[in-house]
Amino acid sequence: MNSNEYSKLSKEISYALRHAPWEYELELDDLGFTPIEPLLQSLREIDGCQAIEQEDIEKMIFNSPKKRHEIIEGKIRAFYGHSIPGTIKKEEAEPPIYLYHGTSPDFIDDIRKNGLLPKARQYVHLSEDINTAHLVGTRKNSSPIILKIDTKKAGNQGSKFYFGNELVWLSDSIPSTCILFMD
Ligand code: HQG
Repeated sequence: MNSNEYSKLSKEISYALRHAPWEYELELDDLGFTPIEPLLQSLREIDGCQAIEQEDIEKMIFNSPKKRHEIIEGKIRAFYGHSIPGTIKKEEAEPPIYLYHGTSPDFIDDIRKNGLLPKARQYVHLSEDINTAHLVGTRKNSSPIILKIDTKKAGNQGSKFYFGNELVWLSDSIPSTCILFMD
């Protein structure tokens, strides 16, 4: 597989595991895991994927600059990004003092008023560093705004933080009083 094909495979698997497992006849457990064999069977029905094997998915995960998925004991899950009904259980953890969130200038007034909300996903997604937040924000706007989150203050106001991967943290919501609006 070339890098383009790996990227397509990653997107397809993210779609299946984050947004629409039923389209692939998959059921996720509480932690978001599903057996990999039925996923492979569904993927093999897609044009160009007839010969796909677990090894291809393992290589895709290994080669991806972003750690989005993991395979453990014959099961696979997405670390973050879910929009399916219900809530994938995440491990509550102590976050760094500051986390960041990159977003569009169009959303800032609303975020000032209502804080950060999960919107279509199960959790608000926060970045470990400014660079990552910038990359996330450019998905929405070419000149994103970076928000700095005071995690201690948010924790004191009831926000819980969960580990996504080395660069991504999750939370249920962040009150606007805990957000520093950087220029
Ligand atoms: C915004 C990608 C108005 C929020 C990325 C964001 C990430 C509000 C948008 C992961 C708001 C939701 C998730 C409020 C939040 N009013 N807008 N009160 N509160 N928003 O795509 O964080 O590459 O669901 O600022 O890298 O952009 O797919 O979330 O702009 O890690 O692996 O609502 O997805 O990962 O947008 O991105 P999204 P996100 P992958």
